[in-house]
Amino acid sequence: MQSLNHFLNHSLGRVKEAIHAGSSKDSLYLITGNESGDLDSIASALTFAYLSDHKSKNKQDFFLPLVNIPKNDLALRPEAGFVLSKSSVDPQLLCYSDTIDLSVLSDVFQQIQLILVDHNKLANPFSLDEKKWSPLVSGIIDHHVDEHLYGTELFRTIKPSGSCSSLVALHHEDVLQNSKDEQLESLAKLALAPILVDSVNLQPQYNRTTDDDVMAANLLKQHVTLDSDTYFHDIQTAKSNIHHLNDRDLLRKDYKEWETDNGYKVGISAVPWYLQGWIERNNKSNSVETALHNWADERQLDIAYIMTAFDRENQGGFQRELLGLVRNEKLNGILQKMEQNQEIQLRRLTDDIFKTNSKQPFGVWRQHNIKWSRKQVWPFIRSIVESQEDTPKL
Ligand SMILES: [Mn+2]
Repeated sequence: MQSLNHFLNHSLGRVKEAIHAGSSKDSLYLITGNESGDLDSIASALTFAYLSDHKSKNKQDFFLPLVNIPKNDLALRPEAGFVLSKSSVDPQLLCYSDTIDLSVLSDVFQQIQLILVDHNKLANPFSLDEKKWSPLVSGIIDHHVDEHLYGTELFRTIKPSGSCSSLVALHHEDVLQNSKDEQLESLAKLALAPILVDSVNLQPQYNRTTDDDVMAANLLKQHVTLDSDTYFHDIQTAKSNIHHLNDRDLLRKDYKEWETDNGYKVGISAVPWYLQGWIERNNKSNSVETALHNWADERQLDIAYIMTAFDRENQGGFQRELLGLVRNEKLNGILQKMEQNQEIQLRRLTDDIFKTNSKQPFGVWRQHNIKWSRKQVWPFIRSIVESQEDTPKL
């Protein structure tokens, strides 16, 4: 087995050669994670590409993982940098959304199979040309709600799990089970990282661990010598190293955006911090609200949200907060409807934690249902926005 860096270097070389030659008869498997470019997406794409390449018997097949964020934005995800270095992966050898031109790729390669991991609906920049890319989606491995799109002819695994990386590891169970190759240690460190993070170290009380996560973690742990509890804590420490980022970077570092069926644009930023610490850092009580206004302006959102998540070990353990800002008056009732819902369990944070002078509806809550991450909160918000049938935007 070759090393991860060797594999990445080789794939990159093949792409450059093909572009230089102007055309290629090779069959390109382009593997992309979602546009938040989080650790799970990066690890899922790399793991899938590397193990598929190892298994492939056909020399004309080649597998290119894409990290679907601009190259400089990797610095916004310190946990990803940490895990890549632990796995001996050189980030310079990865393809990013701004270091590879997708339209050139599709011109050069006559055969492209697009594999989606950690999402099941085309994201930017692929979604800008749905007509071209939709027919090329031939495989999906994902743990988000199934949007039932595309005629995936190769494989389609969409089911709930803490981490998509678990489903990717299980997809390649045969290699991981039967090989003792020492190169698998780096790969296993990479694939294990998001599983530990997304399942909160496989602790069942957070309800974010499925049997697949446990199975995949056990499969990967066979190949590593490190202590996985220590590894988990080290990744968490790296992940919380974001307090130097400016407000805009904090809002865009783990951001997702959708359009509802009735035409409203909704954005949710996930921030691994707690509001009080963030406000104190800024030394200005309404600074987070201002940042959300500005971000919503920049992205032209009808509603904008921030979800915080943080673990203050001696001060209440793992907690979540939610902020919501309505910018389209047709949606003015949305925040009340969310507040009335019994499942998400929102309780308004008192004025001494957060003061607002927003002219538009604005809410700040503690989210007592900590089991709901963005994966659950987004479908919940969508169902409320789409039930505004009397007030379609379009
Ligand atoms: Mn994921």
